[in-house]
Amino acid sequence: MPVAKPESSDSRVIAHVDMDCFYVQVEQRKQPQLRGLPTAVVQYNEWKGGALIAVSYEARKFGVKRSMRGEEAKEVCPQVQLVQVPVARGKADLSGYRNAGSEVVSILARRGRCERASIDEVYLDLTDAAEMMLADNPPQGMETIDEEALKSHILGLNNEDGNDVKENVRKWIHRHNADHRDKLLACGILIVAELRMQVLKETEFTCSAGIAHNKMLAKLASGMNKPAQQTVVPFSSVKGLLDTLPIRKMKQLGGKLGISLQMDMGVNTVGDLLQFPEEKLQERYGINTGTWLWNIARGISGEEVEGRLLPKSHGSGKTFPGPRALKTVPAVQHWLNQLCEELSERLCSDLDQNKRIAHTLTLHARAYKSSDSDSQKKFPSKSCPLRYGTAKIQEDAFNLFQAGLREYIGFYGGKTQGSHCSGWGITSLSVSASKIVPIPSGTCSIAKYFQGQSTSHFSSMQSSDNLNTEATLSLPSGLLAFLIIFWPCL
Ligand code: DCP
Repeated sequence: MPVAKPESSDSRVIAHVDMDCFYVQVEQRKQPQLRGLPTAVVQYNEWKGGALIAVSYEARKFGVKRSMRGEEAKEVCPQVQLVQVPVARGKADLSGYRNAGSEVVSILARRGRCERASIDEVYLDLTDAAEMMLADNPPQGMETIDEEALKSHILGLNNEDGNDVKENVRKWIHRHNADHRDKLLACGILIVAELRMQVLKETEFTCSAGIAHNKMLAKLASGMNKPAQQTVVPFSSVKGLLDTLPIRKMKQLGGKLGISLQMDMGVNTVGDLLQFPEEKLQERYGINTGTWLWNIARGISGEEVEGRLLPKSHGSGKTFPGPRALKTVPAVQHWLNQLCEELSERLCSDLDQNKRIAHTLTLHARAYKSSDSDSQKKFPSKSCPLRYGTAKIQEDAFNLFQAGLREYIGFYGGKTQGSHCSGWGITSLSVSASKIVPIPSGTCSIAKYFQGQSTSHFSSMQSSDNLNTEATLSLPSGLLAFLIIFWPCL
């Protein structure tokens, strides 16, 4: 049986906010003389001027694309300004971009539940704020509507009657006979326009937004009109939007599932899914995926906006393409040490600033074997309990790598050690810290927390008697400062 549509989902007001060419904007704020010029941010390497990772809208007009190298960008747009990503420990240092993202999040979170979805994307649940506006000062009765709100794109709004587009938007917002859902979206339009203007005022960054009744539709809408614009999906326009939407454009359908839907079921647009009963989709793709597909065809998504302003995990990685592949254990260890140092620093500042502690360390790698028919085999990801302290993270990550390598190559002999080529190469390495939880508030429970966690987090802490001295020897400065502050109470 089809899953019933959640009663309340139509009357939620959800926004997806996405920064415009984010890294470029961060660099332009640092160097205001670049504003308005075709600009791109380049990840440094010597080959053909490095890879472009963010491109300004001015540069896009000349045909500059993210897939290009710096030299190619110069060919299509000789005046393009190429700015290098800051580098630390021989790799890209993204901390400036992360911090800039946090500035934006702290502004957006002022009006409702806020979920930081990536370095430059946020979901907002504005239902309560919209209901409140509707009760206290409904847009239908407002004499003037903010200019930014009037620039909104409302899907399905007929703009062919000769009226100016802004006038049509004003009429849509002012409709007294609109149903409750549309009235809530009208409030959402005003709230999001105001938030975006506030972001611009306080951070100098522009962003674009989608406003709809659920996360899926809001995300689809936010990318439709960029930069610095907002797009609204009224309930009545959902079917029209999905009918023609290529299936691979849906989040989660860009990969194997999307290919199977196209090849095996002849589904090219999300609307094409409507022809299949839920049971048929479940038979083919399993109960959960089948139901999910049936729902998305109808624009239904009950996914909640999680109240999360901080990242779920921290990671540090680097790729080593082509001739730069790492071919010896010492070379891998050198880079792992750099990555672990960065990870450790971020864990310490998370602990200092947010009082959060991570529990799991994971190592991922991509590798190849130069003489093996089984070249499809993937390097296995490995995890272990996370111990704080740079040296410990380095040691654990290296052990995880060695365990992964043993499994990957099937043996671990003298050939894999030393400095000569051993028939394998590592093309990407990353370490991440996950299962991050807040330390319970209150100094006494923090004391209990550290004692309770002593075996996994601090291998050197055997008992509360030796905590002080051992911690002094092995803990990073941030954590040490934290312990010193609370120590009198322990
Ligand atoms: N980024 C990256 N490598 C990629 C893709 C993105 O380092 N392959 C970084 C640079 C981007 C930032 O993440 O500025 C956000 O990525 P988006 O995909 O949101 O793209 P932009 O914000 O650059 O542009 P848009 O305005 O199209 O969203």
